[in-house]
Amino acid sequence: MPGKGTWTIERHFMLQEKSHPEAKGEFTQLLMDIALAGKIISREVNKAGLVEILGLTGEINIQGEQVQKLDDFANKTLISILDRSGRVCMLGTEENTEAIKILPPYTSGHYAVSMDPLDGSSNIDVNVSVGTIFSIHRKVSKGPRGEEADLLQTGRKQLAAGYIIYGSSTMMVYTTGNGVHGFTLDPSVGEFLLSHPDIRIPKRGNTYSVNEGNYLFWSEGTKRYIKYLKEMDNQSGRPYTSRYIGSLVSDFHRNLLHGGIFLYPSDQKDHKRPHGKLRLLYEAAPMAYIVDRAGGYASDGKKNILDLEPKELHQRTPLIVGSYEDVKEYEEFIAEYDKEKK
Ligand code: AHM
Ligand code: MG
Repeated sequence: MPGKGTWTIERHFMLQEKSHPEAKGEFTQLLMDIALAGKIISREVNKAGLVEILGLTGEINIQGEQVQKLDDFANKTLISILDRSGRVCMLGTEENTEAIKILPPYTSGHYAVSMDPLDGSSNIDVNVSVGTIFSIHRKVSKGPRGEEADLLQTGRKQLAAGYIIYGSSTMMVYTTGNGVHGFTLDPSVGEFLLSHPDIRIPKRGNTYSVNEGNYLFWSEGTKRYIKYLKEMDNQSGRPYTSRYIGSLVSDFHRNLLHGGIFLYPSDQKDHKRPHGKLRLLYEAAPMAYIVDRAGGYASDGKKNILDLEPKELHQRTPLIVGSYEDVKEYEEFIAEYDKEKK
């Protein structure tokens, strides 16, 4: 692998493509389109506060949340770059109720893209890092144009997944199945340059990330697990440190580099999030693919996220993701304490 600082993301995409002799460059171009959108969104995020882009649009999205102006900007930027690229047949975005089918006059391509254009956007006004998450599947429907089925595929069938984090620097982290690689945007040359080749997540961490304000709503298994992490045990590194930003991309990125576990479990019934908060297609599945390729694991508490069958675009799932041994240990608590009543 060449040295840091001179290896552009485009060269890296092309190198990865060489391991697929059948590839014709369309896939590399699609990744380049996403990187371009990331640079444009990064520019706008960095100006927030100076220009009139902070605050709400006044609309409510399909998730029932208020749409921030920057959410809207990120969503429109991605759509307008991808829908006329000729490389995409279907687009699913957290901000749009319906999937976007690429129709004439635009050419329909061979890939379906799911995305969360600006994750963590409730943090924008206070200058906390936010991010764009994306996931790419191959078109599987037979017709000339895409169908929703092209988006509703398991995480295991992803061809690529990644995120762009708009933090103290802007980074793009992606995998096409062959390692997880991180690139830092050098704003002086406008290029993502290789900074974190072949990221591996430690098998075990000593950090947990969860919104503990939801404690009352957790299952017995989750309550016991978090209590266990706070108990003293020098051998296994407990008590763990707590770090929760409330921006999935940021919490995930930290744990990917240093190890740890992120949890967004479901609420017990009668509370507002019986299926968790995070969306399977736009948030959980891409993060699950990335962490899997880096040696970690993602679970809904019982099953690998990569094996969950999506039934609808905006489906939610509990998400527990991070260091392999930590997530497996959480599953053991769930198996022990959350046995379903017969
Ligand atoms: P969003 O896609 O509307 O921004 O919501 C997702 C965000 C994640 O980034 C984060 O992990 C989670 O919501 C935080 O939720 P909470 O504020 O309930 O802890
Ligand atoms: Mg989100």
